[in-house]
Amino acid sequence: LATAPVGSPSHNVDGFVREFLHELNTNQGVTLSASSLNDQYLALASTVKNYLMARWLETGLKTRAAKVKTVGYLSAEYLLGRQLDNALLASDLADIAEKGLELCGIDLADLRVQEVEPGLGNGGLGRLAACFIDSLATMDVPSIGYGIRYEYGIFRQTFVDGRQVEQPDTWLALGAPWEFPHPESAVQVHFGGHTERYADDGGQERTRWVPSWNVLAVPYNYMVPGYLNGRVNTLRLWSAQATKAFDLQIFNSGDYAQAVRAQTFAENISKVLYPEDSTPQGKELRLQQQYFFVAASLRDFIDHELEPGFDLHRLPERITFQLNDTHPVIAVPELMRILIDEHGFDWDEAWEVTRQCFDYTCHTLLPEALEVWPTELLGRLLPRHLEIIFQINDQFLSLVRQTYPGDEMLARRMSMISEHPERGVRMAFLATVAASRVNGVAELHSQLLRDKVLPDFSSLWPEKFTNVTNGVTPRRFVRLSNPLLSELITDTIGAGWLTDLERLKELEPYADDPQFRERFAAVKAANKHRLTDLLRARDGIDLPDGHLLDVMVKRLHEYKRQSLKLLHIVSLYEQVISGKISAADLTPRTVVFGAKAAPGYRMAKDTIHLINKVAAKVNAAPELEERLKIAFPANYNVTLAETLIPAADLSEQISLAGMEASGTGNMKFALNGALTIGTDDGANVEIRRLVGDKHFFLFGMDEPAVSALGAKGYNPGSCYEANPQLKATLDLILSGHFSDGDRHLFDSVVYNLLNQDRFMALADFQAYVDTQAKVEERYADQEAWTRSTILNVARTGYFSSDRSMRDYLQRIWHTSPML
Ligand code: DL6
Repeated sequence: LATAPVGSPSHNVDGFVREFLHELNTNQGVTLSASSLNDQYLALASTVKNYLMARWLETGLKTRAAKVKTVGYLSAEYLLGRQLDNALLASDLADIAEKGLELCGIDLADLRVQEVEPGLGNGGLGRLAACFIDSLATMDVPSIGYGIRYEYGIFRQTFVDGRQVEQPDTWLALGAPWEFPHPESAVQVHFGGHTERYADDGGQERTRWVPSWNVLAVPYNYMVPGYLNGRVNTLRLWSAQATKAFDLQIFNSGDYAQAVRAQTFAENISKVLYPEDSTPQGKELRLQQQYFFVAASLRDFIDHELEPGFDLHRLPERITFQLNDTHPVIAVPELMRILIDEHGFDWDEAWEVTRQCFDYTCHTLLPEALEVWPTELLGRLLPRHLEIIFQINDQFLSLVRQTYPGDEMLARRMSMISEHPERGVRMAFLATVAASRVNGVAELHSQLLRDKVLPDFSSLWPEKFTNVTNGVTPRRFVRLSNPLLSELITDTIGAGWLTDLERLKELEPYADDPQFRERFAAVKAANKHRLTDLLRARDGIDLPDGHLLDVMVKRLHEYKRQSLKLLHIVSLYEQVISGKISAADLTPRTVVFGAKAAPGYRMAKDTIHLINKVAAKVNAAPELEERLKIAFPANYNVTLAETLIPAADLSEQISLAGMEASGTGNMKFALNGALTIGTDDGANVEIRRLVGDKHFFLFGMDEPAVSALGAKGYNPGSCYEANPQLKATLDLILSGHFSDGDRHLFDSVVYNLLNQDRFMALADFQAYVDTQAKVEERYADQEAWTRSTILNVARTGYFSSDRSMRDYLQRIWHTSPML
């Protein structure tokens, strides 16, 4: 009796109302008539948790009892999105809650919008982690997500005079109903100090770390409910707190201000998410964050998830840690340290266990995104770990020298220690050496990872490298974000597709059915209206009716080439105002941008400014007769994506080939019936292969062509000179037309394109413009367009994150669901 969880509230409207009112009274301390919307939202969240609670507790009991292997997903980011709807869906409560709330005089829609999404990630990498934990739970795989509970998530973007201004993300301000803090289970994480040699009781020489300061890592648990399957996994996010010893000592000495400073210093570790995407932020605090969460997670798993006395030689039977990029790689020397220094393992034994416990996913191709930590910093913050890394490197280089005798250049190339510009540890190399498997996130990316990023390692260990193409959860990105499409799909092919997304193939024959096409087009039209309503209320933006909705939403980065999209718009505009074409020649089109720039990324911020300036001019131009519009709602996030993506006609995936590791937005758009205009990059390659060339607008250089042009020497100025329309487009920006006559406001963006153009936007300009003309041609034939969009939906079931998880289970984790 003591170990069995109590039952759930009754799964009917009466039971729900009773539970809801109880939560309102006991948790919020208010009566229904006196409650605010926030009270009601918090009480609703508690109610839903109560329904999931028994399953959560049972999942823990069942998993522990089964003593099976757990997947430990180590990720510095989880971009979760709002929790309420997902929890209602997973517990099959949505209808009951809606009716129950109605009886209380409350509209569920009003409560939904109370939730501030936890933006604990920057973009693709963090959102992928959130999709993966959803799929693991839905597929009944025992897993724990480990990460950081940032007090401030990704900044809230505002625009002031068209420039990005960052505001703090106070997501915790009105309460955090989805989390369960467990301060009593806090673990200590140590930093600093030095190492020393000593003789153990048996007289054997050993090393120990004598740290100089520590912080407490407090776990906050979140439910990760599987879809209607009874499993509720856990996401455990760590929050930093000062240890008692740390501040008491100072407090007792009477220096209260210093004690508070000490507390602030400790708590800073989980204070804020680094708002970087694809570029490492070489900050000490960032390394502290990384070590903080992996040290706490390893300690937690070993001490709390395993039964007491568990023989750690058998650790790989019980855990497989997935390193989500290099951010958690310091876990490798940490596990070595635990095994050797705390559990008396010898080096080889410890290495054998460690090797088997880790796998590594790389998410980038940009050399500057590969983390390198200065040895000076590592040695100061984590001296024992640096020693262990040096030793791992020595052993590894001996293997290299044995395997390739005499090739000292190779040994230097493969060393985990780089010597320039300063001595540093290449974390991707450490991850690759330590991991059992290394994977890229789309086929092309995995191939480039082998051939270009880690070629020496893939020659040494070809079997270590594999691919798992990313995926997205259909629960959030189809069922919740596109209820009308979901209804139409279920009506057409029956239920069950939401956990078996390849079944969308059954829609294929309906692409030729005019009635189905009509219903499908009606869904798109309704989704556009929903977006129109949202943007009007949220941003005061009016979307015109009947336009092709052309959407580019993703982080602002030069390699993603928002500037190329902008050149296309300016080119159309320039042709109309200079009388080369008439407005009537334009296909009515609204381009929607959504993009945050890292606060320190000057070029990205200037590009945002330019987009807004162009938008102001274009949107006000009478010459265009309302046939070309730009909408740039600020603060693009998961919540906005959920309304925006289902409304889109055209998905812009236009990165320079060989730069985007995968992309996941591209998958969400295709699954929601948008056609893609895209380069042969990342997962676009696989999307195009699956949907078919006729239903995907491919343009631009492929990766070999990009490499060849780079090798030959790329001169963007010659593209400008050779292409009169491109010249007119750039000249118009340079003339000050969009900047109130200021000819230099956008010099940074334009001269960068003209003189450097690292991502070859000018080289792909003409191909892009020509392909946009093909898009317009297809769009003019609405029947053909809709047919293509249906085929995109029918043929992209492969991109479910459930499939990605199956691939990880088979190719990497070698474990299976607990059915
Ligand atoms: O794998 C998830 C996501 C990919 O879809 C994007 O293509 C890629 O840019 C992104 N990578 C990062 C890089 N972070 N680091 N390092 O966010 O990962």
